[in-house]
Amino acid sequence: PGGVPISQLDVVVVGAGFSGLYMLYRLRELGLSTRVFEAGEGVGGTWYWNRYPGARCDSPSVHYSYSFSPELEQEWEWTEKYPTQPEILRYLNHVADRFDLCRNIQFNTRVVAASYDDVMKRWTIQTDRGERMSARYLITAVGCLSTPNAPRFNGLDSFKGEVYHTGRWPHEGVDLTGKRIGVIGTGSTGIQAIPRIARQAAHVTVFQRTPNYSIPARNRPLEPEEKASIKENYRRLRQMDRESPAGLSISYNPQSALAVSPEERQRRFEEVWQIGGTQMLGAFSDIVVNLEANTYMADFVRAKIGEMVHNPEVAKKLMPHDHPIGTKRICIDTEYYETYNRENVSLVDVRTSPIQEITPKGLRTQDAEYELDVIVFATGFDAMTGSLFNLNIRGKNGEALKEKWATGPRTYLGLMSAGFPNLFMITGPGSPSVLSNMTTSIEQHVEWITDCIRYMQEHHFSQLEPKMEAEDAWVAHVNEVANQTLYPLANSWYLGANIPGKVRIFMPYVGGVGNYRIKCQEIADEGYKGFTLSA
Ligand code: NA7
Repeated sequence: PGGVPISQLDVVVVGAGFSGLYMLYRLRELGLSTRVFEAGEGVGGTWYWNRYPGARCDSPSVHYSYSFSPELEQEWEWTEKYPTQPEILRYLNHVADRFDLCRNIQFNTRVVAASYDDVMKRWTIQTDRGERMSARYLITAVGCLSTPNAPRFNGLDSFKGEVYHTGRWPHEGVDLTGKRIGVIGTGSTGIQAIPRIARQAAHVTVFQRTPNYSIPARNRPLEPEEKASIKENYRRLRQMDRESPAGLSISYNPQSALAVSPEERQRRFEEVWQIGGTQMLGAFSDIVVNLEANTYMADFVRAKIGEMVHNPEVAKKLMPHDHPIGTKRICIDTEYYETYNRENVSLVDVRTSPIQEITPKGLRTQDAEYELDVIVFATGFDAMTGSLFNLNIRGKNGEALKEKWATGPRTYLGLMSAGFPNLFMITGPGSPSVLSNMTTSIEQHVEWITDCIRYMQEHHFSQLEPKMEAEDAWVAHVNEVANQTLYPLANSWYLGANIPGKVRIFMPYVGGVGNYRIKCQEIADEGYKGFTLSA
């Protein structure tokens, strides 16, 4: 503190996942001196840390990838419909090598503080290695799901076995073969990991607090003809993704679920169930906005669970009733429900019999003690704001982002926040981000930020900041749109409801990726309407 910043840069980017890598690529084109700080020892972000068994993307590979380089699109071969974590990580390493990105990335380094100097109009950034940088722009590319939520159960430190969080899975040395495993959590992660762990373990005990709706992925290898056709049509496919509501050009049925006969409704549900995966919510137009339509689909999925799980008691415990389908991020699985038919898998409902403590030998609920060799926390993340707060960002007059957002995140377009000039957030709260195919949203943000910085350079502006009234209007709009849907009815991480004590407010923008893109572009075209630009 008080020392002279050691490096003068144009831009500091935090994170070298999908967002940070592409941001770096674009900033280099602008000729700006950039350093990316990355906590991991390699690129990949989410796909660097989440190496748990079964980790896989729930968007199809040919959509969940960069569109900015047609050459990259043509040379890269995706092998499966839904890519595994190792395949995505290989892809991101390929991208980093192909565009020679690593020379501007400092690995094994965490940003621990950033503060804005209103006189110099520059950010000072500190790292956990004691370095200090000065940069005109600070760009966060920290992801929305990257700070693990690890509940501090009583007695956790006394456990004699191994403990892993899925979001911090060790890169090597984990062998679950023949062990008694306890898995806590049945979100997307638990649902992916449990079937894979069950194949290795002596026994798996799943500790479920809230059941989720999961749809069969129906993952499969991509056939050569299919790959060739995608490569031929990539431009059109990407354009459709950009204009679509979810950044993913799946087919949406424009009909209401209430406008058709019960037989037709059932036929349509069966049809999308057979297609599997992300297609499910496109079955009808009103699944996430009309409770009656939603209940029809929820009933359909509950009936499917009843068919797949042989033990009726277990099936009943697996059927979600607490939230409308789709209002928590829908899970996509491979043999999740069928896994409960295995002899070596048991399900414990920790809603009716809560976890009381971890013991040296295992885990004790209100009713029983379970002896375990390994405990796996599949307990999710402090979503959207957790990683931003960990950066200890202070804006004008020393105001902490965490204080400003004490009653919920406040942004303009999910990209910037008043009082924090020249700070851009890729996929920040208030943008569609987690409600979309992430790569489509990431590219749109990176390109908007690049255009904005180019505009500032060309017009000799040194500072950009949203106006408070523009931000207030955006926050109100984000809330208004969310309240027209069923999303606020679920205790989801979209609302911060998974973190004890976190303020409960709906964070992502539900208005659709295509509409949002148009709004962002209009604002840029009108000379960055709603922002204050100063020389
Ligand atoms: P999620 O979806 O937040 O799921 C976390 C799970 O862990 C969920 O079942 C939670 O139950 C459970 N959980 C969390 N804390 C506890 C405690 N204290 N006791 C018992 N159970 C607990 O995280 P995921 O990693 O699965 O997925 C996150 C996103 O990553 C996903 O949506 C995709 O977009 C990719 P709860 O529901 O809170 O009762």
